[in-house]
Amino acid sequence: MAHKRKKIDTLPCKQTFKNTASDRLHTFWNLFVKEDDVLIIINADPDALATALAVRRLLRYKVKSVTVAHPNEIRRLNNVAMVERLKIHLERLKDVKIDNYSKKVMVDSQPDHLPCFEKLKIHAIIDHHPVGNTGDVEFVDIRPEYGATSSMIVEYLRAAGMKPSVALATALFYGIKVDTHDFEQKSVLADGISFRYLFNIANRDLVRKFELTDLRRSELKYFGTALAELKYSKGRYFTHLGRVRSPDVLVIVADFLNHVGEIDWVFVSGIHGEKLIVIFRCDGYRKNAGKLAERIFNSLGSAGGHKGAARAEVPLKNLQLGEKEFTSDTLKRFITHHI
Ligand SMILES: [Mn+2]
Repeated sequence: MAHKRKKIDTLPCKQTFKNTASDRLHTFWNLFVKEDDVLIIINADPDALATALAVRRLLRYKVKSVTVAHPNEIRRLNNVAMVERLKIHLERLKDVKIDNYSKKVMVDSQPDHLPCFEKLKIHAIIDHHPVGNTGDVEFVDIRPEYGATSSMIVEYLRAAGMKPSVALATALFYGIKVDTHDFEQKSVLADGISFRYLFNIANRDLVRKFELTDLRRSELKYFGTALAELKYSKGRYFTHLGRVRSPDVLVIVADFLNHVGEIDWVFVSGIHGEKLIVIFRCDGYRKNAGKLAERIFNSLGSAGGHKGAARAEVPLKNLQLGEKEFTSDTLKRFITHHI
């Protein structure tokens, strides 16, 4: 284990401090004084939220106050679940008085990522995105090779000898999981080491709840409609859900129907705004959902995707339905005609 720790500690980092977790931590801590009111600025996603919580932990008892602010509305239901279940206190950036904060820390993002970030005077950046223009920021720890900023901040916590609470460990664990797509995307050994460290502390049932959360109670009724309107023909399911509050529910229903083993193709449609939206699912083996979607709908609206999954959006006026209502049968005829 000893030599593995050393490996993380010598990863490249463009700073004046020495590249050990302990040096980074102390250089970071040295930025702050007891009287500081600190604002942590994030673009709220799981990795950013988790890192912000960890920075708040690092600064507890070291400064007067720590506030976390984000400019974006949190809409993804997984992220809403994380914020609500971990009771994460957040402010909207537009509602905070920037001048009330003596120090500003940006995590999992950089000043040139958003126009509203550019005019802020930032004192520290901890991030894993490609290195942008960091200007005169005093403390910069950017490690683009890392899969998640959460992995980096775990090294700070460990260097500080601070064992994360279950809530903090759960947030960090989820942050790494999301940003590395369960380690199917870019990551380094150090991400794995932080992840393994959190594994013993995080509540993984809670993480599963975050991951599963993609529906509102009010949307469950669409499953009823989907099953009531379901048409089956030659290994294909067709269903039209009528008007939907958000197109996301069409995707969820399509993915659900794709659980059925004997089914080769799933087509789910609904109306959102003035558009018909059609979701395509198949196994992508000698089939191409993207190409099929384009063939059927490109002349009427926009369509595309890849082998296993595709989507089409067609302005209702282009369908020339006249008085007729669009139904699962209409969808079935439309698609069967072209397949
Ligand atoms: Mn990230």
